[in-house]
Amino acid sequence: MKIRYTKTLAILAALPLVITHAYGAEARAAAPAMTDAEFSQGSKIYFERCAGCHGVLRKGATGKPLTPDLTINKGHEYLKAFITYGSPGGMPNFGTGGELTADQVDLMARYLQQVPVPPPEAGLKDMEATWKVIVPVEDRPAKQMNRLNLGNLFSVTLRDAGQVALVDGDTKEIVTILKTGYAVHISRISASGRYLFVIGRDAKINLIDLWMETPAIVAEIKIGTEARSVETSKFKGYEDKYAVAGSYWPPQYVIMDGDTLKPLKIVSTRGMTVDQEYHPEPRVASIVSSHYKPEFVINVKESGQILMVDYSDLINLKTTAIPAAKFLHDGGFDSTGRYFLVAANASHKIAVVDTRTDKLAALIDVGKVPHPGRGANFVHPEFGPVWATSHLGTEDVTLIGTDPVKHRKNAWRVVQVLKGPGGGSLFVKTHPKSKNLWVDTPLNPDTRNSQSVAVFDTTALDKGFVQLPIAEWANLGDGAKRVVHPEYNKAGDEVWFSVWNAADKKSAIVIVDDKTRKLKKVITDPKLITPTGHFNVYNTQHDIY
Ligand code: DHE
Repeated sequence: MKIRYTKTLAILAALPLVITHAYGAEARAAAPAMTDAEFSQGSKIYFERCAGCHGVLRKGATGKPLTPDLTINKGHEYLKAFITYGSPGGMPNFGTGGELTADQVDLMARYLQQVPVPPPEAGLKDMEATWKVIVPVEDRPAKQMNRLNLGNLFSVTLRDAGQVALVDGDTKEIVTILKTGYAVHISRISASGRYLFVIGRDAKINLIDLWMETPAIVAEIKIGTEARSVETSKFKGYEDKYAVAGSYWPPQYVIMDGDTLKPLKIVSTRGMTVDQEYHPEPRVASIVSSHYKPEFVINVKESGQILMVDYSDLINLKTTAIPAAKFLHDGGFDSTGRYFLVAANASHKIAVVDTRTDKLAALIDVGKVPHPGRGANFVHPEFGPVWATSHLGTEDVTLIGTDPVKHRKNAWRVVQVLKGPGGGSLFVKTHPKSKNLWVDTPLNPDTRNSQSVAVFDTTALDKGFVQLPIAEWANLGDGAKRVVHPEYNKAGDEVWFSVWNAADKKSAIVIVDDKTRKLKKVITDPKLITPTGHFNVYNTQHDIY
C-alpha cells in the first residue's frame, strides 16, 4: 500500500492538482483495503474493461462516474451486484457473462472505491522513445510485390489476442496474422491504398505496408496509454503524407509522418466543454479526413467540440473548433463525402458538420444513445438520400435526410424511424450497390438478438426487418457469441460478420450473399481469436458505407 501511494503521489505531484483537490485523505482512508498486487490487477482490469466508458479519471462518460465520493456511498455489495449482473442502461454483465470471476468482481468492487491514479502523460520524448521504423522507407518495395487483390483485403481485429488477421476477400484465406497493440480498435487505409494503420486500445499504432511480398509492419509507435482512433491525410496533394491519432489518455492528438509514424505535432484537448466548463479529460473519439480541405475532423468526446485541424501548416496550426454536443463518439460521411455526421451519445443527438464551410449544419435529436459506427447511406424511395444510425438504448433505426440541394425540406431532419429488434446495437451498414440495410445488436440482452442480425429492404422499409441467425450458421458450440459489425466486400455483393466469442471459445467470420441473404462461407481457424471489427480496404479507403 505504502509503495503504491508513494508512487501515486509522485505522479500527482507532476500533474495539475485535479485529483488531490477532489479527494483528500478522508476518501483514501474510507476505501476498503487492497494489497499492491490486487491494486495493479484492478488497474489492469479497469483499463481492459471499464476505462472506455467510465474514463481514466473515472469521471464518467457513456458510463456513470465512479469516483470514490460516489462509490464508497454505494457500498461494496451494491458495486459487486452491478458488476456481476450489469444494467439495462448498458453496463455489461461481467460476472454472469463470464468475463470476470467472482473474486475479480469482488476485487473490482474494492478497486472502484480507491482514489483513481492517473497514468503518466505522453510528450514528444515519451513517444519518440517508443517509435520504431522497422523497415525504412528506402528499403520498401517500389511497387506491389504480391498478387493480392488489395482492394478486397480485410483487416480483422483479433481483440484479445492483440493481433490483426489480413484475410483475402476473394479466396477467404488468412494471408497473415500480425502482432499489434492490445485490442486493436479500428483499421484505416492511406489515400493510395498502400498503407494500413491499426491502433490498439493501449495506444500502440502499427503501420502495415500492403505492398510487401507478405504485408508486414514497417513502423510502430505508442502515443499514450489508451486510444481508439487513427486516420490519414486524404486531401489532394497530401495523400499518404500524414497520419493522426487521438488518445483517450493522455487527452490529446498527435500528427505523424504518414510513412514512418514519426511524431510531429501533439495537441492537448484539455479545456472547455460546450457548456464552457473545464474538463480535465476530454478524450479523442472518432477522427475522419476531410475530402474538401487539408483537414482532420477530430471529435472530442467530453468537451463536445468538433475540431477541424488544418494540416497544411503544422507549425502555425490552425484549428476551427465547432461546438456540437456531449459526448461525441462515432460517425461517418454522407454519400457525397461533404457532410460528417457524428453521434453525441449522452445528448441523444447527431451533429452534422459541413466540411466545406467548417460550420455546424445541424444538431438533430434522435433516440437514446445513437451508435452508428460510420452509419449507412442509401436513397430512400420517398425522402431521397438518407444516412442511418442505430442505437444502444432503443430499438430505433433513425434515418436522416442528407440532401440539402434536391431534397431541401428533408435535409438534416429525421425522416423515418424504423423499429429494429431491440437496443444494444452498435453498427449499421449498406453499400451503394445493395438494397439491404444491416443492423447488428451484439449488446442486446436477449441471445436471439445478440446472435443474429436484422436486415431491412431499403426499397420496402415498411415491411420491417428479417433476422438471420448468423451465430447458429457458424455452428461454434457454446459461448456468448455476439454477432458484430456488418462490412461489405469491395464488389458490394457479400456482407461479412464477426461471431465474437470468448478468447477460449471458437469464433468465426460469417459471410452472407447480399442478394440472396443466404450463408456463403464460414471462416473458422483456431487463430481467429475474438474477431470484432473487420475493415475492407477499398471501402475504408474511399469512405463507402
Ligand atoms: Fe468501439 C469505433 C470507442 C467499445 C468495436 N469505438 C469506435 C470509435 C470510437 C470507439 C471512438 C470511432 C473511431 C473512429 O472512427 O475514428 N468503443 C469505444 C469505446 O470507448 C467503447 C464504448 C468502450 C471501450 O472500452 O472501448 C467501445 N468498440 C467497443 C467494443 O466493445 C467493440 C464492439 C469491440 C472492441 O474491439 O472492443 C468495439 N468500435 C468498434 C469497431 C469500430 C469502433 C469495430 C469501428 C466501426 C466502423 O465501422 O468504423
